[in-house]
Amino acid sequence: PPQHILIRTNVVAVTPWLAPIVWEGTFNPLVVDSIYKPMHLSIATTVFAVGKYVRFLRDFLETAEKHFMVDFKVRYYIFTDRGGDVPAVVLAPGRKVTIIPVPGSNRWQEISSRRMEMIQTTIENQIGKEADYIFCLDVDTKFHGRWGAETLSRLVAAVHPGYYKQTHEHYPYERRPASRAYIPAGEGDYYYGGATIAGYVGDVHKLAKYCREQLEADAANSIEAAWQEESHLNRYLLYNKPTKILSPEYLWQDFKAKTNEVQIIRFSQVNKNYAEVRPNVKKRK
Ligand code: UD2
Repeated sequence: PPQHILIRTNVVAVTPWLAPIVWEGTFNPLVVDSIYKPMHLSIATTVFAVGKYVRFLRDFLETAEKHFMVDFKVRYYIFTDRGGDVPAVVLAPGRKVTIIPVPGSNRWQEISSRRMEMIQTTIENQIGKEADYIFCLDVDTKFHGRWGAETLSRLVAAVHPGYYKQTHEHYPYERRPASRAYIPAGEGDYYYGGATIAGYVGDVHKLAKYCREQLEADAANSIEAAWQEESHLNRYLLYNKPTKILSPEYLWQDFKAKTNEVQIIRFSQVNKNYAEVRPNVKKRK
């Protein structure tokens, strides 16, 4: 059959606002590369490794070098309080690491939430001058397959692997009107994972600044959203629709069995012992 009717039939690859949802089989990597590689784009990638999370950096960086934006100019911005423990990983030409010192904390909720503030200010001070696109990724992860230019767009988010088969009444949105992350019943498109945010540097800056302000407003009212910055991110994206969505191929979790729709796992959260790596404990979602 001709190319325009050769489509995948067990997934929906477009949102109700006509943004692509990227699944294996919906794009041709050779065509995508031939469009984006000649542009000589600079790609910023932020990753936080605070406290014991520095232990995840080696696998993250080594697997990123194999699979993540291969042949692109990539700069990893590593935010850490343990600069001395950042492993020396061999990087391909045109790729480098910049270490950004940040304070430690004894609450994981604060570490994960403060990422928004630090992404905002680092874009203002440095990344804004150095990059075209930015990816903000969790560190307790590994790449297992191609993550390339098919993920580039103005504002990009990934569907959380735990909720992609569910409808919005089951999403763990913040449901208390007192929080700035509040989403009323009956609303919602997807549940997006906090582990992946991407897009043009200016658009991600706007998102990070918004989430930071909302997090601070909640803190001033002594309320913490159900999933911290992820809850504020979900609210932002409900009213500021992403221009491209990454399927759960781009955000999996090692403890989940592979499903039929997911033909390739590209990026996955490793199994971790929360009680051991976090400064304070809480059960996994
Ligand atoms: C989920 C989200 C995560 C975030 C969090 C907020 C996914 C797959 N993960 O993961 O993005 O929204 O919920 O509740 O969507 N970190 C440190 N040191 C610490 C703790 C955290 O550096 O002591 C950083 C690190 O980059 C880590 C990230 O913060 O990858 C997120 O923290 P997490 O992985 O502990 O959160 P988790 O697994 O509950």
